Amino acid sequence: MNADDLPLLYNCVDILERNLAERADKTALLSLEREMTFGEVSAEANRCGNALRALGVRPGEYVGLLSLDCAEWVTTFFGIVKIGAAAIGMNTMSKPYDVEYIANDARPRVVVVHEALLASLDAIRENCPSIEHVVVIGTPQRDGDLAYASWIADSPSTCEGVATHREDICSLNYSSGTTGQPKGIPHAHKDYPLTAQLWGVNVLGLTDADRTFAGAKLFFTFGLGGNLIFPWYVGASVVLLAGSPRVATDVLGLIDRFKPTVLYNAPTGYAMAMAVPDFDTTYDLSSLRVCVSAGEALPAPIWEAWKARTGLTIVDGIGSTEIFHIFLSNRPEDCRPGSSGKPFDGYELRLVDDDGVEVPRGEVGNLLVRGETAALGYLHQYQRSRETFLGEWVFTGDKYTVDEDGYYWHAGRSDDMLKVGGIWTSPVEVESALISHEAVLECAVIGERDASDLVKPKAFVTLQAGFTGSDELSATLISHCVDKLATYKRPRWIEFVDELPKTATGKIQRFKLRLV
Ligand code: 3UK
Repeated sequence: MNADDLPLLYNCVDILERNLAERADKTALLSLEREMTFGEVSAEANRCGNALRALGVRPGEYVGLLSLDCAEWVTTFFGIVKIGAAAIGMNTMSKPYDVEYIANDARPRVVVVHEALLASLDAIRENCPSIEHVVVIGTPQRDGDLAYASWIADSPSTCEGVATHREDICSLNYSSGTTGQPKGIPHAHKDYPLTAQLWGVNVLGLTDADRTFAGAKLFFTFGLGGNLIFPWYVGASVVLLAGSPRVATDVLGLIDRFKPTVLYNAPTGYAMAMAVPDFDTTYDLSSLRVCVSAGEALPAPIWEAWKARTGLTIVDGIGSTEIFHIFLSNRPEDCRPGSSGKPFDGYELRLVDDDGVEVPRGEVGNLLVRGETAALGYLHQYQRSRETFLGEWVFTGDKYTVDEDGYYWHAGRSDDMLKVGGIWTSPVEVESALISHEAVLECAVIGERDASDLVKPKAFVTLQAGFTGSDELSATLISHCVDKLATYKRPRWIEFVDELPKTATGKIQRFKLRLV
């Protein structure tokens, strides 16, 4: 499938509404708070669309959506896109200054906000002149703010949609980035069905018999695609969790209760689940048929341990907000633990050196990707757009090697790679060695300058319960690395910490450790 297979005028509300003819009464969405059929979601999305129009929202306009994962996130999202506007899926862990930056970058006139997150919007509203209306999912605190429930109550449940061009923008997501301001990444209506088909159906094999669940949230395109767009594209149901995915017992409890067949999580989600004592006997995970990991490389020891404890395969795939979702992936029936798998139809890959020349197989190169779901640029960021969107190719910032069987191995970010003794050392490789030691829960490796001002690997380590940091344990971990790696790659220092700095989407922020 490619973009030309879609009609020129295409609105991705189709992904919801395609289910109305055959399965309007099927459960579309489950959560602790609400359960809804496709018919009910569609009617409520229509009410939202009409209510947004009544506030003056026009096609092409951005509407802010700052909400925990709940039914209202979904109905608001489809209401926004149906009337031709574009949803800004805002990070629920945003600090007020992030919300302010985004609001002044995308300039939404309307922001729909969950009451649990109202404080971070209220703190900065006065600094955001574009915001005219705030709709609160829950109870408003200020005069003039609208309560979602009564706001939609008087709106009709049928809505005349806008026949958007398939290349009109329907969503904007801000990518956390390791440095600098977040970058707004606009995606078009066409990107939604395309990724659903290219990866959700062709690679993961989703069908209408599935029920998906994700630790990854809807504001993150990993969660949005995996746990809303792809399943609804095929008529499968989704399970939403309003709470934090970091509470592993909540994630496990929801699986036990709602019996999903597919689980998406960041690697840390699997590690945290396995850190819950007797997780595999306390919770019934037997409904799951396959698991997915993305966001950062999944270390082989986590893959192996999860397999041993649950019998389940974790499909690791690399995706990005720029491409919308996964563009290089293992397959449920063909996984090489520790690798990102192989290319699949719809995306082409190249590994090049810093001069853009293809590297020989086995050598580390910069990963470029070409595919029709790529964004065209970053909002208001001319220079950074030019550095990333190189004509048809997108510069991922990732280093990769390909093995003799064609599997791709992540070798860190171009900005995190270390030169040790003049040779590239991947922090990811050192981390994989460390994490295979029973004492290590999580770790991050960065470059630290030694007495000669030369960069050497340093590891920050959080320990599994029952272990305590000591010089002796440091020495044990270093010799463990020496067993696993070329000697020069071993960490020269180990610092035990209580936790590692992470982005809202669970990625370890090595750059913050560099400042320690
Ligand atoms: C890294 C991975 C190794 C890699 C994402 C799936 O993570 C997503 O999007 P972001 O824009 O970050 C993209 C960057 O994250 N990465 C992601 N997945 C992997 N590295 N193995 C992986 N499996 O550096 C990439 O460039 O936050 C992932 C679907 C949608 C997404 N937005």
